[in-house]
Amino acid sequence: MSLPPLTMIVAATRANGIGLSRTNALPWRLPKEMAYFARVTTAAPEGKINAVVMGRNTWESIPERFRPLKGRWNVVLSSREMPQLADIPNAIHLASLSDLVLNHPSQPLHRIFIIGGASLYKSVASHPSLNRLLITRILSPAYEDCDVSFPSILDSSPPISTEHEIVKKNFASDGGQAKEEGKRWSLASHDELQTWVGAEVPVGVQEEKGTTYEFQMWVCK
Ligand code: FOL
Repeated sequence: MSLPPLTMIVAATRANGIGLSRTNALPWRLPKEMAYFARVTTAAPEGKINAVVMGRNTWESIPERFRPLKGRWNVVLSSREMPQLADIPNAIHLASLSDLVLNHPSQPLHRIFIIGGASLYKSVASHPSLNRLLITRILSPAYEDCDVSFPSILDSSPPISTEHEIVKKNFASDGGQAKEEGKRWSLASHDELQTWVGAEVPVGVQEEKGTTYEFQMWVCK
């Protein structure tokens, strides 16, 4: 039994800022952007469920009233014990992503979303099954106080869609032989994003409470 491919979802500034370590929180509050996150990570065909995979800090950053994220299988990765997760329905604690194959949600799995934070994004960045990145690019303000970052998977992605490829060099250990693999990321069209999400997604630069951002999907071939 193999797993579906992995999709990362993140909201990040142009400088890849995603959070504030002091408060373990997002630097912004964008209700419509958060609604997009909830909609995209929840959407699954009848009878199936998506997994939202997160690290311990991210689990702890979610307000208690929203935990576990409803309608999704909540997978919390941590090397620590997390006894508080044992009694929560639709939530599971695992030591590593590879343990996912040994465990099952209440319904068959549809998609797997990696929802952060920085340390999990970093460890999944070179995973061979990672083939999609849903990034909400926060354009302004710069949120320069961010001190938690998304790894530079895409280098610098342009704010507005221009087809643009990035070669990512992976060094994977293969039978003791270092093997080099090129991963080409390209910005999908807005139509492709909507088709994948299965719903309309606002196009172009969005504005909420003085913050501007854009929804993007990057795919890896
Ligand atoms: N990806 C994107 N695009 N935006 C994000 O804000 C985001 N946040 C995380 C991961 N990927 C993201 C991690 N942080 C909730 C809170 C923090 C969080 C993720 C989710 C949360 O409470 N979500 C509720 C919705 C709450 C609401 O409607 O205000 C949920 O049901 O998903």
